[in-house]
Amino acid sequence: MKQFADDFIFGGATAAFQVEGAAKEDGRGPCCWDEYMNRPGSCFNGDKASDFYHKYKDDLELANEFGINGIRISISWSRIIPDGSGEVNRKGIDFYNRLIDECIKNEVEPFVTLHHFDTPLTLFEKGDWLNRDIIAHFVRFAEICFVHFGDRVKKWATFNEPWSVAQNGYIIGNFPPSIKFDIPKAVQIMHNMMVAHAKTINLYKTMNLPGEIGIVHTLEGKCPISDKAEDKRAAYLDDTIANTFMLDACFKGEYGKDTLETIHEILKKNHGTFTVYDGDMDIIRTASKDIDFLGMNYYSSHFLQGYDGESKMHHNGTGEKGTSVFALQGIGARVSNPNVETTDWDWPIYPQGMYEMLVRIKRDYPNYKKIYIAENGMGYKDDFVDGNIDDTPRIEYIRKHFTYILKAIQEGVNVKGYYVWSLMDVLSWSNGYNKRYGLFYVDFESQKRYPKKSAYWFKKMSKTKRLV
Ligand code: BGP
Repeated sequence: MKQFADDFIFGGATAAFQVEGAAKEDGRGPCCWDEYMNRPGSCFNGDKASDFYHKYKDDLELANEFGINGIRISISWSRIIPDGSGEVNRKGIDFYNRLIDECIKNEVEPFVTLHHFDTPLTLFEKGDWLNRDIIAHFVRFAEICFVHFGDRVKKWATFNEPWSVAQNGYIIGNFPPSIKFDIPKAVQIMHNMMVAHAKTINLYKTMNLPGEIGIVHTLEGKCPISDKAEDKRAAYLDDTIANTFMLDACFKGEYGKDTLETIHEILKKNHGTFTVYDGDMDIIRTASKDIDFLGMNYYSSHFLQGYDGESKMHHNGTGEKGTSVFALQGIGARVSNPNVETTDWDWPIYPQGMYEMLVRIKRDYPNYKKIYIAENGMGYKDDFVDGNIDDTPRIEYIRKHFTYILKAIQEGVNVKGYYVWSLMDVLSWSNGYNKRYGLFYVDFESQKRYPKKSAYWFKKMSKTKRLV
């Protein structure tokens, strides 16, 4: 099968901090990333990014011209409420009003995420998602967004990738607050974010707005590197903490028995625990009945080997192939599979993992209503030659993933759209500006945009709704 349904969305994804720039303009307060990236020794920051704050009209016109009929944007919390919990910044509201109107004018439907990693600095410094006070501040921020934009925004996501917030900030240490190997904190963060997510869903459902609301998870396949029991166990452990834990919360409304036992096993080996507070599970249960969609980000799967040692890690943030190290106490080690190629940043290219995950959602969470592929794409060091960018490897990457999406659709998985990461080149959180993902090349000096070969290819597909 090569044909997509007529209403299938061919979208492009962005996130406020990675594209907007204008970090100090119109009353925006700092988020955790402003402080983190402006520390001495940091090689890049988001002060200008892709200058979307000023160039959004051009970007949306381009999107329209290239048949892109959906855009993921996120709302910068600290643009709306500069310190996260205090006064509302009118100029922030005005910006997103203009942006949303411009999306609609260009027939590029906005899909809006409320939190894409950019916690306001003031709240971050008070403990980030470990301080439960943040939950109420987040729900207030969400309500303000629903009140101001909820008449026109029909797709809302509470969070983008809580797993990345927990894993990168508290286990890998390449996101603020750069803590390493603190698995108990990472689990607590995920749980607290699940409560905030659920409260936000429950609130939205009382407001009678004309849209739908869900969450965006990054779902990575976890495959044992061999048939050995310890490798299978490692894959299961990594899968439970990275995928099942929060999928259970969002779609079952509880942490399944096996899930919880496995999490406690991991926590025990890491000398910690996590706390579920009174009432949390009721809130989570209610939301699980009402959640409208799952946004699934899929880039890669991991190959796991049993591992008994202490945690060790090297994050390949420069694109020097083969330099990654990832082994976690109580879980396992991610190893390379010689039969699976990787990107320069050591991300295995494994499109069948996306299919397996889609089929699993349908099987294990039969109450899911629909899925949007909210991010998928390939980080690549594009060559710019006289205004032309031949990114054939990216086209091949995306095409392979589309093949598997179609296969899943054919088998009854309800996938309603695809948002390529990213619409234009953006700032990569821990890799800077040379890891490019966009359909449109950005010259970060002049902020000029150039369609890549992939943009022309994507256009053909979105126009015909057919995989080419
Ligand atoms: C996802 C994030 C995006 C984006 C993407 C690519 O996890 O939601 O914001 O950055 O990954 O990741 P990276 O930039 O690290 O290559």
